[in-house]
Amino acid sequence: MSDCRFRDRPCSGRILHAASNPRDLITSAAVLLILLCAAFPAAVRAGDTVACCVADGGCVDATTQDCADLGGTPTGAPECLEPQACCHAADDCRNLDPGCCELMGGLPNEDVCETEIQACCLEDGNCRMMTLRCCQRLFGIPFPGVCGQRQACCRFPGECFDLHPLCCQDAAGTSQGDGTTCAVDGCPPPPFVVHGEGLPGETRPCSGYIDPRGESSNGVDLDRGISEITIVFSEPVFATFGGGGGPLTTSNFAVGETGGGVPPVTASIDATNNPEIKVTLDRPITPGEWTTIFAIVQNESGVRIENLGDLGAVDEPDRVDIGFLPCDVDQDGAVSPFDLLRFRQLVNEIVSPACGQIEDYTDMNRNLDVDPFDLLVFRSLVHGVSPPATRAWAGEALSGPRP
Ligand SMILES: [Ca+2]
Ligand SMILES: [Ca+2]
Ligand SMILES: [Ca+2]
Repeated sequence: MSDCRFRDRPCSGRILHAASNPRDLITSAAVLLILLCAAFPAAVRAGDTVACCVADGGCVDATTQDCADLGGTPTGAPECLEPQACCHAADDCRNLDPGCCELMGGLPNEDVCETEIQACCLEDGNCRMMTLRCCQRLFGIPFPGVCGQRQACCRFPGECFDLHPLCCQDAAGTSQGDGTTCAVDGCPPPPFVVHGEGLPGETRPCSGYIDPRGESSNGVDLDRGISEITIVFSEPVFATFGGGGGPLTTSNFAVGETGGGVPPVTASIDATNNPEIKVTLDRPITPGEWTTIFAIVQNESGVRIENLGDLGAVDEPDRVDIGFLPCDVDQDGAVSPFDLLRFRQLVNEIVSPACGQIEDYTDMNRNLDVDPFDLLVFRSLVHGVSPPATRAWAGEALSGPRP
């Protein structure tokens, strides 16, 4: 009987590392083995044995034939080895023969199973409670605590997965709360820039506005122009980085410029009246170019604003385009005699501005008042009289269409 042995038990008919239903094994496989041992003792010699994995990962030393009769699978090793921790994505850690562990799709770990378990987010997005070493062995991300119930997890760009909260966190998503599912609750809509009329209290200046007022106080320096933009969002917005949801910083507002020059940068923001955010640039925007302020923000649910790219001369959800061309009162991107005509129409209130207020188009010297001096300044700018003009703007045009 000594040749017919289990790894750490006498040949008693019980399989090492008990199977899920020991009774079945006793009445079938193990009993068969006992009979074989009794009937053919000479056939079972140490040199002939193989490590044989049977149901539920147990290991038994047996001949190839016995192993086949048991419905087992040889590991390839001549005999069962000392049990090691076997880490398995769909199972908890169990101490098994390393070969049997691999046959079961597990990863053997030269250790024994620890008793302390914690949450582990596996590569397939499942959260399982397991030991730290098994989590690491399975390339999971360990988290202190417990996995919790799956719930809707929203991740940029608008993706929804039903995940355990810790796995959602690992996926840089935001859990939507207990009991939520993607099928029923989905993700809240993303925030967006409210492109209104460009009036005080709204996104101002409006996207697409071309500032036609003066560019200089002394005829030399480009020290005048828009350097503050108020962006109103559909709901309060927050930072997207550092885990998301924190207070906004200048990094949440990027600036671009047409023409290939160096654009101004965001110098400060004022989120006191969030969702109305005041963005201050380090200098006035560049004459002759379009400047775009991009918002990279998310709402309270962690859903990011959509970046649809440049869709042309339309109001995109995440940005504001502002042009700067002194004297382009009629907003066509070039300075022509029609601009003086539009100047007079606006001053005389024959036409209304497309957005914003009349002074946005006629207060040429930016003194917050529309008076006869503005017409003088308009003419000076057209003809290049310095100061205040830095050049003659007649015939000038923006470097390209609205981005
Ligand atoms: Ca655009
Ligand atoms: Ca024009
Ligand atoms: Ca004025």
